[in-house]
Amino acid sequence: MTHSVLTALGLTELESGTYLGGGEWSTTGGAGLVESVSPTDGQVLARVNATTQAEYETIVERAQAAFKVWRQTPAPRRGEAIRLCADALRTHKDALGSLVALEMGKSKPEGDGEVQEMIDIGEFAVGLSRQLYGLTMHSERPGHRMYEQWHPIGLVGIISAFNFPVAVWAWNSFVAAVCGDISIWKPSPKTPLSAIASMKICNEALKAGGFPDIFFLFNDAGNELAQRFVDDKRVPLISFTGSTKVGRHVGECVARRMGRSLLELGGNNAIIVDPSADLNLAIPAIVFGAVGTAGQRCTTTRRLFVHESIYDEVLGKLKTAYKQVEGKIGDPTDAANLMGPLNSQDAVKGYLDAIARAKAQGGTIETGGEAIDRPGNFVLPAIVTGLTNDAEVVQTETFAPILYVMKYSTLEEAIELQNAVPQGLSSSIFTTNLKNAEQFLTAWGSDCGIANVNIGTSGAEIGGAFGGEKETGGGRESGSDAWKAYMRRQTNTINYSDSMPLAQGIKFDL
Ligand code: UN1
Repeated sequence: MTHSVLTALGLTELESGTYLGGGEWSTTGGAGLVESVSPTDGQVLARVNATTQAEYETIVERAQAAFKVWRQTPAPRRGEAIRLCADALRTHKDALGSLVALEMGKSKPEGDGEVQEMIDIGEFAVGLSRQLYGLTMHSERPGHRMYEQWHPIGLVGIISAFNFPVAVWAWNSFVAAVCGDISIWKPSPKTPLSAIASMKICNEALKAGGFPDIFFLFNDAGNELAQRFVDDKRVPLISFTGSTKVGRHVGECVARRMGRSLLELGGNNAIIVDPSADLNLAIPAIVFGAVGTAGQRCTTTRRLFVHESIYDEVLGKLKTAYKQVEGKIGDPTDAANLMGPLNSQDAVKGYLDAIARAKAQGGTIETGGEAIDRPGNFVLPAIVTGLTNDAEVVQTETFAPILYVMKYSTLEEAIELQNAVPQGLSSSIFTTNLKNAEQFLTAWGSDCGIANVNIGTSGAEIGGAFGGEKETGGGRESGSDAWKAYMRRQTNTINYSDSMPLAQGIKFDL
């Protein structure tokens, strides 16, 4: 029987994973099936027909044709299209939020929050559609004018991960759309239904508003189409969210063909708690950062550096809070639960393996560390002490709720330790000491793309640029001027004088 969460969005047990444009979803099989498996009980929620090579070709050709029209549409009018998408998502927020919870496994409030993030970036994009500003420069030559303008880049390829199955697509595709681009989405094979539902909601809104196709979708049963996508010269920008291992490969392939890539890869985010910290703020932020989304955000708090003078107190409070979370682990679609399952059995294996390595490397499991004996992929969130920052397991991002707690004595030492990992996404300090807060934010402070004071590492708002340094990949998405990645810059110099002076004073007299 079709799950009621699917029915609410008009989804059936066999779905097409290919949106070809023109209101047409492919009905062809033959390219294999992608199964959507519920992380809560292991049941197959629905099967999705993967995309064939020929269908992929049709998508790219239609996207190219769509771009020719869309790039001539005034940007504020493109914003109007995204306004309709955001409105439609508002209408379907509850249903889509429940589907994200069901299929991905995050809690219902977090599923709803993810849809809210789509609405927020939609509204941001509407405003942005009237603010795609370029600069004007003063020419060194008389009677000359210089300025720069931003043109759409073309087709934008979006490869998203299971952990944010809908919001990351919206960050990319809504901003790309107001920039004048057409996007093609390959979602994670773990969350195809959330992608199909999002596409249906947005494409129906666009159609009702009289807008052409600007979003396409394909699903890959293996990696063949994804590889073709990454190598496809017709797609000038590939925006990839996922592991550092796969992201490195994607970045290399795109660079080889001189394409542009936007990489959002792993994080190994830390919080520093200094002696002046308000623990009423710090404890809930640490717990949400470490166990929210069952530790499967790229911004999840994985390391905690606590000043030695308050270490025992903080650890004690955290253990008490973790016991409270343990009582609220369960069906993610039940809004009363704080934590759902991990997304897959592989993730459970990864979690157990990291716990075993932590023990072997000398760590103490303070709480959790086990899978829960019930159907689905449930584990207990873990706190590990007794390891140093350079331990292999601490240096590695395990996509699960494991928090390594360590002691420090000086702020300089804490900042050095927090920076001493290959990744550079998000970081925070809890302090009421102004000097310490400012120190953390200096050029010699946190080396991450995101650095916060008195809030946790996860749960960024869409208004800022999102992304990180080092092995996190260097890309920036979402707010601020991240839109520039989706456009090409053109510098224009116009001579309105009657002479032909060369720059740099060069003489070239004929
Ligand atoms: C991700 O985990 O891939 O800051 C994105 C956050 C969310 C986005 C996370 N707004 O935690």
